[in-house]
Amino acid sequence: MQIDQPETNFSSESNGYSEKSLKQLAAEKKSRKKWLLIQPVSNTCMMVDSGSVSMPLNLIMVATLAGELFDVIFIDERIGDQIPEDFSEFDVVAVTSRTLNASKAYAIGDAALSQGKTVILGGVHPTMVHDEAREHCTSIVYGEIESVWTELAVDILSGKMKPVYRARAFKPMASMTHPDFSHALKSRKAKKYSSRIPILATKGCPVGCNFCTTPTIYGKNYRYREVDLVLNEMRYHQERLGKEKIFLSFMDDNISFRPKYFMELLEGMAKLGVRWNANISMNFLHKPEIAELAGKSGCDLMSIGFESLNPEILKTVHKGSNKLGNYETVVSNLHKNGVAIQGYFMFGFDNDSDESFQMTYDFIMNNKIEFPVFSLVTPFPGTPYFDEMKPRLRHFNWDKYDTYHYMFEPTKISGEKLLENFVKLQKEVYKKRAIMRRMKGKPFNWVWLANYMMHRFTKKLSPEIYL
Ligand code: B12
Ligand code: SF4
Repeated sequence: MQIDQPETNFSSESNGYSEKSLKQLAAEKKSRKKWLLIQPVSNTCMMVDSGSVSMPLNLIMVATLAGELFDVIFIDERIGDQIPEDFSEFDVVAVTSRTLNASKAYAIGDAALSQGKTVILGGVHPTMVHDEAREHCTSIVYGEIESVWTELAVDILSGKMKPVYRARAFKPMASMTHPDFSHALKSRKAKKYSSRIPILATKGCPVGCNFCTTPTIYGKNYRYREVDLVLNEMRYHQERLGKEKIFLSFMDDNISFRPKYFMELLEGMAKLGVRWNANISMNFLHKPEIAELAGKSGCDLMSIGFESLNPEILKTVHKGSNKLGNYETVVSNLHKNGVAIQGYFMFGFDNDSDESFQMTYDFIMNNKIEFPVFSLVTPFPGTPYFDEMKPRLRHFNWDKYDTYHYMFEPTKISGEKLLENFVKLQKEVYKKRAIMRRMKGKPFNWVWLANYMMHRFTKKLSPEIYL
């Protein structure tokens, strides 16, 4: 396979090929090339890839597009699918990677390259550090595959690859193909996937937190699919599964960023009878009508990045959407409407002190947050926060970039004290008594089970495992 030089950083949108002519080109090439798509498992010892994992919508989107022109085999190592050592039956090996599984993705890339295969790396990590990732593949896809697909497909068919495929402009979401889940569901191990169906309504998030990769990749861009398209996809799943009450999980960065759109979507969903959960930022959740509509539309859990109870920290990370004065209102609005809260809290910032832990404990217990999740602040490569913290980072071992490892010594508290407090807080919040206090009167469902599992997990925690 020949690599074109010099490198083109931006792909022209369609290369003059329509979807139809692309299919014609594929037909002319007669032999259908065979792709192996891989979702690698990470090396982390934390709970990130264990238990039931969600179907990987990122790789499913790759499979959906590639499957129209090529033969596709889909492997998800997280559910126990085996990655072959011999790639001889494949022409293209395409791997998705985040930072925490980058070393795995690179090892697969190296092995496939050494067997003469075309290797494509995509996902957040290769996008953010493409110079590093390029050492392990033929080509990188920068950001979403949809916006560079035509050019990539033509180059694969003609055997001339570029090192980086990067779109000049992102495609409107309306033109994006529905995901074809059959690739993922073919595995005999597919039972290990969570029953929640991943779905996407919007892309991007203009809030601009300095630790997040989304603003770097997608800028201030916020796109959404027409409400009808999203509802149609839900109806399709209801028909496919033969029932109205299906469980959906939005993969959006920030589904509520445009209130008007979000409310229209929720009104439509309320008529469908589905259940759903999503990541959400707090920008307008303090308004009671939103929480009411969320409850009516079948939301059973909202994942909210509270991040910190310290206003200085919220300011330094540029999380303008989080107004401390709104925290309690947001929680009580959601609770009044039967929506449980998965609350994310981060520690290890320069402004963290012993007090941060106590304030977080009090907030969680007083407001009965059902499913608190704690992480250590992790400057991900390519973000402004990474550039700022780079001289102080303890290591660049990507396996430990899972938000559960100690990354740098904060200024107001020693690393030792940070980890001691971090462990103590988790143990306290997941003590049986604390669970009963937080969960009293809540419907007996999987959130109880999650608490039980966290109780067992946190009992075993010690500061050393975060090193
Ligand atoms: C929803 C979500 C989750 C969900 C579902 C995860 C899942 N199984 O997919 C949950 C809550 C479980 C989760 C967990 C975690 N997440 Co998360 N998550 C997201 C979020 C908001 C959206 C991901 C998504 O599915 N988007 C929709 C799909 C369709 O888009 P996409 O992933 O960008 O994929 C497109 C392109 O990247 C490209 N592409 C992707 N792969 C490939 C492969 C090839 C070959 C090609 C050509 C193209 C290609 O095309 C795709 C289709 O358009 C992202 C933010 C983001 N925008 O990436 C964070 C994000 C991925 N998560 C992040 C983190 C840190 C985590 C956790 C470690 C958190 C934790 N402590 O538990 C875990 C790790 C889980 C894991 N094993 O990877 C970070 C990762 C940072 C990094 N540099 O690696 C992100 C980027 C957020 C951030 N802080 O910036 N997450
Ligand atoms: S609100 Fe969430 S998705 Fe948006 S920039 Fe901040 S961390 Fe990223």
